Amino acid sequence: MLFSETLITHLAEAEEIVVLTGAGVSAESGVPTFRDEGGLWEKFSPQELANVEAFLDNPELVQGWYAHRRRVVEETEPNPAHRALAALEAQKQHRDGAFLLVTQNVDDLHRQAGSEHVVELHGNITRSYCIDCERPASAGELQTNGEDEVATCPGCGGLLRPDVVWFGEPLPDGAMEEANRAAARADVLLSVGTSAVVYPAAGLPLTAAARGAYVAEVNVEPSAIAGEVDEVVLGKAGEVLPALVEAVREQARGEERVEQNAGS
Ligand code: BJW
Repeated sequence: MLFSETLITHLAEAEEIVVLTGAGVSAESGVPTFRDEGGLWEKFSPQELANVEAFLDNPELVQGWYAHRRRVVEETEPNPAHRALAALEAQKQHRDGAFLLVTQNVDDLHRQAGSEHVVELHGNITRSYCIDCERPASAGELQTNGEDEVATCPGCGGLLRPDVVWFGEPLPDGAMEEANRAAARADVLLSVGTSAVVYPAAGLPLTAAARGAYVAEVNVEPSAIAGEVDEVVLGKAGEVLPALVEAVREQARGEERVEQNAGS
């Protein structure tokens, strides 16, 4: 198998699990990643588009790029990786705080797959707001007639922007605090489909490892922090996670049977 018995046992016995996800978890849904070949940054670098200065310099370009990405996201559905993580959470719902899914993704696919305890570190592309009065914008208000037109707030005329976190911006209130608290307490942290180069998110597996958690990553290639985790599972998230979650379920069932037999 792609993953170890040790990982299965740690997950089956864990009281608290944290999963950190990145763009790779949505790749098999058809959402391009950021840094892979053919990824979102191949035509535009992050510095060009994912910062507020770029937005103010060229709002048409940045709004157009996000409009394109919203259309991609609207047409996609959760894949077996998203669904496996929702199933793992359902298995572990024996008490509050047993499972937290921390995602860097803005595509909403984890919630659509049924995950309940989700922290979105980098916002959500399905929401937008006015940069001046901060009023949320509706989908209709984001519509423009062409490439030269800029979407503005009907209330105050300010520029409309996606509710995502750009470089140099703080993460949503309380999000990193909740993620850090959970990582520091976790028995197991799974890092899935992230290159682990963007901070503070990439620090979560390291925090968990420093506090004694078993840390494993699932990725098609080793990430920037692969050398610092306990186990690297090479493979597609949509193939590895369903098999892993099924193996954990089997192990937990086996343990229940042993306990029942011992009690009878
Ligand atoms: C598969 C797969 C399959 C493919 N199965 N796997 C120096 C050191 C430390 C930090 C800094 C530093 N200099 C600057 C910073 C801070 C900066 C930062 O981290 N920069 C680094 C790049 C150096 N961070 C920030 O600015 C953050 N804010 C901050 O620090 O605020 C401080 C502050 C406090 C108070 C006041 C003000 C400020 C904010 C970071 C925001 C990141 N935003 C983006 C854009 C979001 C909006 C949008 O979507 O447009 O978030 S950038 C982009 O990168 C996006 C992602 O969430 C993020 C991470 O990318 P991810 O998910 O890892 O994707 P990829 O493409 O990189 O990797 C995909 C992986 O999947 C690959 O490994 C593949 O192999 C794998 N894969 N297919 C499994 N099928």
